[in-house]
Amino acid sequence: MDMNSKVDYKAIEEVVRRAGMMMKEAHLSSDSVHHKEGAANFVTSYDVAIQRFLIEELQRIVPEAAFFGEEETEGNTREKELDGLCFLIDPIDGTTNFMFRYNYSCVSVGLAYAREMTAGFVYNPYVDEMYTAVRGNGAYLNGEKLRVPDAGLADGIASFGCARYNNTNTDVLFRVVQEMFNRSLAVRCGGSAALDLCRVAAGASVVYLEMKLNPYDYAAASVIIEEAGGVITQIDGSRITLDRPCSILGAAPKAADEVQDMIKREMQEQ
Ligand code: LIP
Repeated sequence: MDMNSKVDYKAIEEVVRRAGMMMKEAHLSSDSVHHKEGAANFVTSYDVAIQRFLIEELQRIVPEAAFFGEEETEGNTREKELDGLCFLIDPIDGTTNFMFRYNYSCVSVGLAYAREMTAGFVYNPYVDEMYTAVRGNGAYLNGEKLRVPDAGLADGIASFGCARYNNTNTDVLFRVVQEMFNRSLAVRCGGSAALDLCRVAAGASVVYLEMKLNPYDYAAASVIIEEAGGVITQIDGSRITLDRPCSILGAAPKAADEVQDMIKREMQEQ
């Protein structure tokens, strides 16, 4: 199917930007924050409202599409409808940041066809940064083309993510972070996987690592990083999954090899 003729990507980008404004203009109060399963796992009424808005508006643009969103709302078919056109949506990636007005969160919308990612949109409204990519057409930040330099750890910033409710291989993660600290110029932990992966696509960091994430956290950014010339795999180098959670290693090719070796060694030693 020729997606490029079929899908109005500019209209999708506009809807993602409007959703970002809903996040930026939010008036949070304690009764709009709720707990989800696991330690320090939160959802706000804005996560739900923005997901509802995205599903309603994107359904107009791509009527035949299904939706795999983070929050429980009508129209969310989760991982069950990935064979055709499916949007993978994280209405607020970096919810904990959002709750504390950390101003480092985004709207993340990926479009898949037949279980393959074809387009990605990630918008940080706090700094008006719109990352976009359509398979085969390159990746852009506010219209500027992105190119990942083939950098290694010693050439830049290394970043990682972790969450108390996703306690998978945390010991290995922090040993690898220690090694990245010793071998890179600096280490960062931003709190939004989608934004941290887009920073790799923009060459602002050379690697992003997290031991367990859900498909809606990384789907959109995965197209952006690959179209910018970076790589994104699981920590063992295997393909990322769209129908279940997996580990994520997004990086410049050289840094990806370095960090994969470090993880392999740490996994063997544990
Ligand atoms: C968050 C990710 C972050 C990760 C958290 C969480 P959410 O997504 O962006 O990198 O460490 O576990 O998954 O829950 O804010 O959409």
